[in-house]
Amino acid sequence: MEKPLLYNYFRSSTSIRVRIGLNIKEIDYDYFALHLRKEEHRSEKYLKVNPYGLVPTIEFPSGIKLYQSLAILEYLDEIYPSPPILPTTSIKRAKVRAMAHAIALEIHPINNLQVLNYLRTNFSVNDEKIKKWFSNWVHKVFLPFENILSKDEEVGLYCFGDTPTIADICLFSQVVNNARFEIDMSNYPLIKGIYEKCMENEYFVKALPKNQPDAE
Ligand SMILES: N[C@@H](CCC(=O)N[C@@H](CS)C(=O)NCC(=O)O)C(=O)O
Repeated sequence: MEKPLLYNYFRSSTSIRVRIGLNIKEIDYDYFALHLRKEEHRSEKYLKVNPYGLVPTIEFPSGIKLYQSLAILEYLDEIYPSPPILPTTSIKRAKVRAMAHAIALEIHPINNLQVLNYLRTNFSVNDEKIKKWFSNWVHKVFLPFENILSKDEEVGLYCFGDTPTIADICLFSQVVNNARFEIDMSNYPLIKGIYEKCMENEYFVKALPKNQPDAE
């Protein structure tokens, strides 16, 4: 079977998400690196692949291209249901999606490279203040996330039960990204525990930035 092609960048947390999903589903794929700091994702050629000029994009041998990491993960889960990365009942799926969305919709969009670059260029924000900005939006979500983990009966070895879901995929990728911005994680023992559990899982480890062909 021909492999899908993943347009991505080693450091990008949304790319990490999709790499983990592909690894969990044991889907072999070809790796197409786009260097975000060199603006390769803004090239005319890539904009024909993904008009938003963001990574990741996955292109299947049929020619179908998908973007938006969570849409890709859910598609993979529907097409390759085993092992599942979403629970089987609607209410459980909604709970897991809520955890994933807290990271993917409340933190990531305002801490994305294009936002940080906009702050740098248009408002002369320096690196120290960028770190403050980044950490503010992380803590706004991580504090309640930690609190939910401490109370929710469904929490197991992972965010929801004993197998990884899209909630762990998003949380893990965010924690990996946090390290570059030196985020203080001392208030988050449960989040750290889940991150460490993921670090015991080869599918997560294989998706880490340092294990990618374009790693610097
Ligand atoms: N919601 C999108 C976000 C995609 C996204 O913003 N990706 C980042 C990398 S993590 C990117 O391409 N950034 C380039 C930029 O900001 O210029 C997803 O989940 O796929």
